[in-house]
Parts: sequence; structure tokens; C-alpha cells
Amino acid sequence: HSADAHRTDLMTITRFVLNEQSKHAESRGDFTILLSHIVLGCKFVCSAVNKAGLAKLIGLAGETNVQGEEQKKLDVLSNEVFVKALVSSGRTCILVSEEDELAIVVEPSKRGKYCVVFDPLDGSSNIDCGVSIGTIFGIYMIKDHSEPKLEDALQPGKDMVAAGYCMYGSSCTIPKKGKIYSVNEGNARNWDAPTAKYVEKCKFPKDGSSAKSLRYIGSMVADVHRTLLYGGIFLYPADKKSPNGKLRVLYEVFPMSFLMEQAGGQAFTGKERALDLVPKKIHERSPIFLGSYDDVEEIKALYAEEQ
Ligand code: AHM
Ligand code: MG
Repeated sequence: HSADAHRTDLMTITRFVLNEQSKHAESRGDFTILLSHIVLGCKFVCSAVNKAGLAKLIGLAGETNVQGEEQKKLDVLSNEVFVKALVSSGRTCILVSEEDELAIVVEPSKRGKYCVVFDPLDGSSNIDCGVSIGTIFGIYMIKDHSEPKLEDALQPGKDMVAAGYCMYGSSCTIPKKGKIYSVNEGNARNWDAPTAKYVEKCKFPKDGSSAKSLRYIGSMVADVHRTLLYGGIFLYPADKKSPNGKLRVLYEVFPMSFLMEQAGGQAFTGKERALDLVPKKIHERSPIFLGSYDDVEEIKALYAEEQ
């Protein structure tokens, strides 16, 4: 029982950002305030997720979201909480949520200079069985907040000023190469050649290395969290049924790609660096391969051979 096991001197996001802010004399604290409102949203969602069973929040809300998928009550609640927390921060001017078909333009009296793109509760098909789910967000700074435009949300991922996720339920560097691959193999019959070849190599490597293990939770936050900690690769490829994959560029692909690069890994769409993509629509989807640097190099090589 070392003193470490009982650490009470906790580093929180708010404490970290306040420390950083004090290093920049020019800083006005807007980003700190925005982030503290995001943290507030996460804390609310966290407690709602924890008591979901008791509060009878489990089950369908009887509504369908913009992508035509069933929407759970917790998604609706989480979205409302996030939108309200972000608007009341007074630091945002345009919001894009997975749960809202249209981008939300903040009323003039509450506007600030940030655009926030987010998925309030990703992986919601896992709620009922208690698997970890999470919130994903990305933040852009906009040019003119008195006149926010949809284009402010349609910037390439590399221009995000920050991104993050919060995992609910049960600073890291990612290993350069990992022993895990993570993909929904139920879609294998519809994969393109490079994806199929890559997964085959994971299972039957020809270079004498050992086969990779398969881990797939089906909750992006949990699958990416594991990839950040243990390394390896997470794939949601294109397939014949979903030519652009499933995951959404702005609030799933970009934030997670941003974090992966920050941690020393890579994120690739099958065509280009994920963060170089310039989205044309707010709910656009893209195939994504992200994870350990060397593992992503391999899939890039297979796509290059196709050319
Ligand atoms: P959601 O936004 O409707 O929850 O869908 C996104 C989720 C991701 O968390 C996960 O990576 C993916 O869907 C799993 O999809 P599949 O069930 O097709 O494997
Ligand atoms: Mg989602």
C-alpha cells in the first residue's frame, strides 16, 4: 500500500487547462470556460448513464435520428444537455451534433468564437448491456463569430484546435506497433480488396510474426481507448453496402484521428490522411483506419498497391 495507491492530488481537465492558461499572458480564458462546460455535460451524462436502469431511461424513445437509426432515450437526453451546456458557455456560435439534422446557430447574444462538433453518446446500441460508451467532441475556431456560417463547421480535421472523448461505464502514447486488430468481421463479405488482404495478414502473417488478436466492442470510444493504450489498429472500412463506411467525419472520425496523431499514431481513410479531408456535408461519413503508426503504414501500403 504505497502512498501512490491512495493518491488524492488529482489532475483534472479543469486544473490542467487552468495551469496551461496561466502560461499564456494573452489568453482570455474563453477556451477554459468552453472546456469546463463540456466537462459539465460529460459529468451529467456520466451520472445519467450510471443510473439509466433505475431511471427507466433504457429503451427506445420512439424517434428516429437523422441517419434513420433508432434513437435511445439517453441519446436524446445527452444531446439536450450538451447543447444547453455549450450554448450557455457563451463561447460557441455553431454546433454540429450527430443527433440534430441541422447545424445549430447560437443566438447572437450568446455567441463566442468556437464551433463545436460532437456525438453526445456514441455507441448507444451498447447501453442496455452495460458496455462502455462515450462522448466525442472536436473544437474549431471560426473567423467571424458575428456571422457564423455552415462552412465554419466544414473545415478539415487538421484545423481543429482540440478534440477529446469521455468514456462512461465500467496523456498516453500509443505503441508503435500493436498486437490487436479491431473490426466488424460480420461485414467481411462486402469489403474491398485492401481491407480483406489486411485482415487476412492479421490472422495469417506470412513474415513469421505472430497473428494479431481480434478485439471488437462495437463502441468507438471504447475501441479507440483500447487502441490508444494497447496499440494496434481500429478499422471501419468502406464496404459494398456502405461505400463510405459508417462513421461520421466531423464528430467521430476527426476527433479520434486528431487524438491518434497527437499520441504518435496515424489515421487514414483509404485515400488520404484522415485529417486532410475537407467535409462537404455536416453528417458526411468516411472509411477510417486508425491506430499504431506501423500498423496503419501496412494498410496504406495495401491501398497504394491498388493504384
Ligand atoms: P452510433 O453513433 O449510432 O452509436 O454508431 C457508431 C458506432 C461506433 O461507436 C462503433 O465504432 C460503430 O458504430 C460500430 O458499428 P457496427 O455495429 O456496424 O460494427
Ligand atoms: Mg456515433
